[in-house]
Amino acid sequence: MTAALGAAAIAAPGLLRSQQSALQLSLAIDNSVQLSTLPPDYMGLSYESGQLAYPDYFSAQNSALIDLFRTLSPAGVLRLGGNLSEFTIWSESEPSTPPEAGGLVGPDPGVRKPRTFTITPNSIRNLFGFLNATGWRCIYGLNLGGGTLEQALAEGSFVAKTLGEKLICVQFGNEPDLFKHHDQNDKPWSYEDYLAKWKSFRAVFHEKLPAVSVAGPDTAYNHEWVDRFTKDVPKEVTLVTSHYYPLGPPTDPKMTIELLLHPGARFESSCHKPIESAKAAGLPFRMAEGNSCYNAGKPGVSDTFAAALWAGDYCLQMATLGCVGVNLHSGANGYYSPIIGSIPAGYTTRPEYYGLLLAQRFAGLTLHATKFDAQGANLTAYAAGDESKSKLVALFNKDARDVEVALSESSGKLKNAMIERLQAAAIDSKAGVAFGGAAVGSDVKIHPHPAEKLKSQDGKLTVHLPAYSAALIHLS
Ligand code: BDP
Repeated sequence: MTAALGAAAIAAPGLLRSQQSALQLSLAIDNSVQLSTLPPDYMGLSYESGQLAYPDYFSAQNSALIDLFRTLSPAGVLRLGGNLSEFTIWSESEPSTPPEAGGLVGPDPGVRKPRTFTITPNSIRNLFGFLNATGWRCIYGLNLGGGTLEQALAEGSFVAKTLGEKLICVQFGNEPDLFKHHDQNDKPWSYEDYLAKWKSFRAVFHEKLPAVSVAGPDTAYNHEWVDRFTKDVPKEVTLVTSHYYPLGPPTDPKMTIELLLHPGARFESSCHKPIESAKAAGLPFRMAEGNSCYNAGKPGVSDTFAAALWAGDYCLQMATLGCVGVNLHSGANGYYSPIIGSIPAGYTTRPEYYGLLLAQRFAGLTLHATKFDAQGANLTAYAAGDESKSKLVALFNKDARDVEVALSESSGKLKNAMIERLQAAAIDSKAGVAFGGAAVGSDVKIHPHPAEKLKSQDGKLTVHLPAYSAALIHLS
């Protein structure tokens, strides 16, 4: 894999690496100032609930998929929901003809074509086996937009009983700020329409399933709905959720790698604002769904190495804001799906998976304050450790220039360190991505590469970071 990463990087015009000499920067870590701690289950994936209509997918028998989940995190969160959760129905009885083996669902490209996905007890029993085998837990979405309370309660009861402690919480509805009234000429739902139906579901769950926690509102983009929700029903939820897609729609020519690498206004409204609302209500916030570009992603952007840099950086940036976890939307063979494939075809990873692997290393650690002036270059830096010392530094160079970053730490001299690099031949590479010099092999295990050592000089470490690459530095 690494042989491909050398000098002959070919990228689309406009994304070529600059020939200028490396920019000199410095990063000072102040580990006396501790920011938020990433919970062990910070990392997550999100799938369409419709996938449950093919119960062999999330099952203990799907060992190749289980391995990829476990490699990503030993304790992640699988969130089930998405547009297609509005087309699910619950049936206590199994179909007379079993669903097609290896059937795939999602990610939904936003067409909302009416379809029916039947979820049965077998889907949920298998889901339990899958969660057990991966070590993951689940946020389970129930159909609010198109469903009935009776169905949600029957499904929720079976899910709660079967998943037990593997169930973190349920949610009622996916992206209600985009719901349409199908019986009223596609008139959008108002917040009041939504809250009234949501409260009717919540009240019955309270009464019949008091031990089941509930999260919400799982909105697409409207932070005002999140704000009102956290003020209206703060005691009814244990977790606030929303979604984030920095790009979209994919048909818009402005949705490019360049734009993905520069966070824009959507980050402020979709990430900062809902987190502030949750904090004001004293509730944790999780970005329960999102990815690079809505409507199922954009080829040439979502499936490239740019998505790896974006995703790793996004996860850690959300942690600095105090977010308790992120779920990247995935499934089937979506352009943005970190894991693609099927039972008959086997599974593989898209570049984004490697960005997530890097960010996952921060799970369970506390972020430390940093002083970093990127001098106008497109770079981010994160440091984390425990109470007494920093252990990890992540640097994301999303710029066309190489940089050299001199690291220093407030509590003393830095000793020799070890680096794992996240890199590819070019920013728009779709394959040949490596993290730590090793890719996930065909046996879906990470094969470590001999460690790249970094020698300290006078208590400082200097890291050379090629354009369009990231590095994870293990401080000793
Ligand atoms: C969200 C939906 C999800 C879609 C995704 C997308 O919840 O079902 O697949 O966007 O458009 O709006 O890619």
